[in-house]
Amino acid sequence: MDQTVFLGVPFHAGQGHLGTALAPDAFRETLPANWQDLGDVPAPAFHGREAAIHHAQALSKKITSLDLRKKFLCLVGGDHGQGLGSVHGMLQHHPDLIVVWIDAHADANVPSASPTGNMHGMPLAWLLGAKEGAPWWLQRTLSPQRLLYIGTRAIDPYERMLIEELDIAVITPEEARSPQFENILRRHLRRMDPKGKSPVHISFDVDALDSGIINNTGTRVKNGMSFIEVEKAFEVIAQEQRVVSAEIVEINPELGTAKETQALCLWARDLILSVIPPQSVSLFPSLKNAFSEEWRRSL
Ligand SMILES: [Mn+2]
Repeated sequence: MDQTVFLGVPFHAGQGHLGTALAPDAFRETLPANWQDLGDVPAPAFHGREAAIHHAQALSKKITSLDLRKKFLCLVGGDHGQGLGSVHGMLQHHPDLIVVWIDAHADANVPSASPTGNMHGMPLAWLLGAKEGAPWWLQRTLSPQRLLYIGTRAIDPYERMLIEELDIAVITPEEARSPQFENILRRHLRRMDPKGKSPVHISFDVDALDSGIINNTGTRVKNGMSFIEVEKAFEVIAQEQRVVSAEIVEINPELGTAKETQALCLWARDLILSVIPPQSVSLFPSLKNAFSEEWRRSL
């Protein structure tokens, strides 16, 4: 990759907290000097599910319009509803895209099955081809065999059915904690892409982390991943040398302290840096920051 381009997505209409829209600017304070900042994809001036779908459409259009040859795309949201636009936009560039969705939730409800009605719990249902409530502008769908969940543990009944019927791969937090994690992850990546040629998009929802170690996100869930396990996931995926884009979502600077937000953004920045090809060695030993260290000591 010759260049990393950054796009902010102040997306909040997919859930009830306005604060997620503040995360792109918080992340900007950690932006490496050699990244190109393309600004934000602005949010519409109305609220609710239609606003979220509209924002996702704008994001998809923006990504589609970019020349991404030899460029790595870093997206920072926003709530996870933006995944509808980011994955759809990346599919326009790479129809064979593989998506690794690191998240406490499956984000694959349709409106009638959703316990909350929040759009940020729906993007994958539509990307996988569910018709109910699907936006008219969706042109491409994601093959269920090209989706991998990691750290997912809060799965609603409809989502459970979808995952089973479509045979979607899930690496549970228990598996992420096991000594076999790296092997399990490698095996899934190989199965999804036996020839090792497909580009990879990582969609990281910070609520994949355990509720006991993160305050700055709106839907915290117990029994989640540790910082080290998330770093390990990024490290194994990075070794594939095929990551073309990554997004970090659901950081909410209005929850938790400013210091926690800053530290979380720094850690997230380092995660992104660790997957931009070419990667010959893990960046983490040199990129460790106070946040990671401090939290690790408390675990
Ligand atoms: Mn999510």
